Amino acid sequence: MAIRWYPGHMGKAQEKMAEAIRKIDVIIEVLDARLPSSSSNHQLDEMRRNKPCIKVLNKNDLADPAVTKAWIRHFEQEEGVSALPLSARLHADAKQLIKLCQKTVPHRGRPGWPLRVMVFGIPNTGKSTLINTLAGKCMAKVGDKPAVTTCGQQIDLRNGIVLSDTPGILWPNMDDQDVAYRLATSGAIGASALDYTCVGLFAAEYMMGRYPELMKVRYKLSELPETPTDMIEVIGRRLGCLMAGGTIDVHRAAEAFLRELRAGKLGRISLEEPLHPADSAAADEEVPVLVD
Ligand SMILES: Nc1nc2c(ncn2[C@@H]2O[C@H](COP(=O)(O)OP(=O)(O)O)[C@@H](O)[C@H]2O)c(=O)[nH]1
Ligand SMILES: [Mg+2]
Repeated sequence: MAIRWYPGHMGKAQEKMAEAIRKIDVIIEVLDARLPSSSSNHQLDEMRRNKPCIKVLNKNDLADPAVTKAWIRHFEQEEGVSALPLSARLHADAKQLIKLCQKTVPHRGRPGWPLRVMVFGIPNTGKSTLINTLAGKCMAKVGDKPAVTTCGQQIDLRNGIVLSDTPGILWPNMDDQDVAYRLATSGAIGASALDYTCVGLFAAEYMMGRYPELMKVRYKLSELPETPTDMIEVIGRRLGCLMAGGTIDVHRAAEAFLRELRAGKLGRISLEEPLHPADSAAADEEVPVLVD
């Protein structure tokens, strides 16, 4: 099944994005740490030119730490890009991000010469959550469904930084079906745009190949079944997704599995790794973190 999302008014949106980028000193692109490539928007990379960009790998609490390290290395090879894993709800993590902004543009952040930042990202990566945490109060709308926050004001963070209260909402690149399925697995695409059974089967196949032990532990299995279809049936039985007569309700089972996976019930998982082998090889080295 094909998952597609056709955006409208692409040209106009691009113009607005270019204008927003011109007015800021640092771009913060919020990615989902479980799928940093699929949740990115390559147009932003093209449009940013030499403007510094911090790629925030959010929902770090849900992602596989070793894979996240490999992604950080991967992104930091890019000129003008730094990358930071974080959980947008945590104030300590937001503080690290503020320090990284200040380090990135040291010549700004004085009275009359503020350091201007804006948050960009595709729906559901945690932009509003991050803005709220940075601002220290509830300003942007947070929800499970992709939402548009519109207001257009600057929030003075009182540390030399001014932050736009409106995130730049980008479109995911949905041409690649694997990207679309990963986005659907993560929950980035709204329920109406997808078929739970297909996405559940995709996720089951991926998890059986990449994290078989997590699947065995969660569903109390000594061996995994042969196929993703069998796997969803086993999960359905475990979670009690039954129809009248005792047959498995595959649709409900797939939905329940995805809910568990997204909530981190199986453990911390990543849905993709950087392609370049050197990135993975370097993964066991320590990623430098900013300290107070
Ligand atoms: N586990 C986890 N969930 C997060 C994190 N940040 C945001 N979320 C959740 O992700 C969903 C989307 O967040 P939201 O801020 O509305 O995303 P936006 O569409 O990019 O503005 C919400 O349910 C948030 O609670 C995080 O660091 N970890
Ligand atoms: Mg939002």
